Amino acid sequence: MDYKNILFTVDEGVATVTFNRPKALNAMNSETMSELADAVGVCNSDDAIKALILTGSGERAFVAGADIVEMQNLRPQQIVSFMELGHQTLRSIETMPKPVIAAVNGYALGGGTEISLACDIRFASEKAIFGQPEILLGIIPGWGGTQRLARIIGFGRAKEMILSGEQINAQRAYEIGLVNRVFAPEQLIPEAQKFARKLAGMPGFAIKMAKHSINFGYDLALDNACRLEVECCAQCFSTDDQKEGMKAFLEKRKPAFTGR
Ligand code: DAK
Repeated sequence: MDYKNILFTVDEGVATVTFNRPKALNAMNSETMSELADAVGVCNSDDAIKALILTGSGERAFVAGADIVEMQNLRPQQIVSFMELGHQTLRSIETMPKPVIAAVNGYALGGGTEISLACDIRFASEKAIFGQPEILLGIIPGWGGTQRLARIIGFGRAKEMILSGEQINAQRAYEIGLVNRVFAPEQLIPEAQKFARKLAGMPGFAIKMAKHSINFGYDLALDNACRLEVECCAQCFSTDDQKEGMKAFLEKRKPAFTGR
C-alpha cells in the first residue's frame, strides 16, 4: 500500500510509523487509520521487524484526535465502520506479539491519547499534552478510551479526565502513571529508539508470551489468569532462547539470543 498520511521506516529491526498530517495536527481520518492498519499488518508479518514506535511529525502533535472535519458529517453507518476500523487497529497494536512504544511528541488528544493507550509503553516529550476532550464535542471516547484509560490510571482519574475533558501535561501524565518516562523534546525519539532496540534484542517468543499473558490474563479470574501464565511460561521452555539465556547465565556471559 502507498502511504499518504504516515511515514513508515524500518531501521535495525525497529519500525517507526510517523503520523504525518501536520497541518491538521496529525488528526486521524479514516484514510490515515487504514494506512496505520496496513503498517501494523506489515509489522506483524515481517520477521525482520522486532519492535514498533508510533510518533507524530513536527513538534506540535502526536495525534490531535479523530479528524473532526471528517467526523462531523458522517452518518451512523459510516461512523460505525470508522469506529470498528479504529477498534480493530488499536486492538491489533495491543495484541501484536512485538513491543510497541508510543513516542508522544505533542498533543495527544481524544483518539491520540487512545492510540497511545493501545501501545505497550508510552514515552513523552516534555511538550506532550494528553486529554480526552470528546465530552466538549458532545460525544464520548470511541476508540477504547473509556476502557483502557481506566485500566491504566484507575477509575477515579479516568473519570476525572473523561468527564471534564481537561488536558494534562507530560509531568502530570507521568505522576498518574499514564506515561512511563518523560524526556526533553530532542531526546524523545533517540530514547524511544534506544529502548525499542533493547526490546528488539530480547528473546522474541518470551516477549510474545509476556504480552499474551498480560493482555489476556487481565480479564480472567486470578486462578485462570495464573493458569494462563503457567502455560505461557511453559511454552518458553521449548525455545533455543530459553536454553541460551540460562546457559549464558551459568557461564557468566551475555546471552546470544537468536529468536528461535
Ligand atoms: N480534527 C481536525 N482538525 C484538527 C483537529 C482535529 N481533531 N485538531 C486540530 N485540527 C486542525 C485545526 O482545525 C487547525 O486547522 P486550520 O484551521 O489551520 O485549517 C489546525 O489543526 C491547527 O489547530 P489550531 O489552530 O486549533 O491550533 P491551536 O494551537 O490553536 O490548538 C489544539 C491546538 C490541539 C488545542 C486544538 O487544535 C484542538 O483543541 N483540537 C481538537 C482536539 C480535540 O477535540 N480532539 C478530540 C477529537 S474527538 C469514534 C471513534 C473515535 C472518536 C470518537 C468516536 N467512533 C467512531 C464513534 C474520537 C474522537 C476524538 O478524538
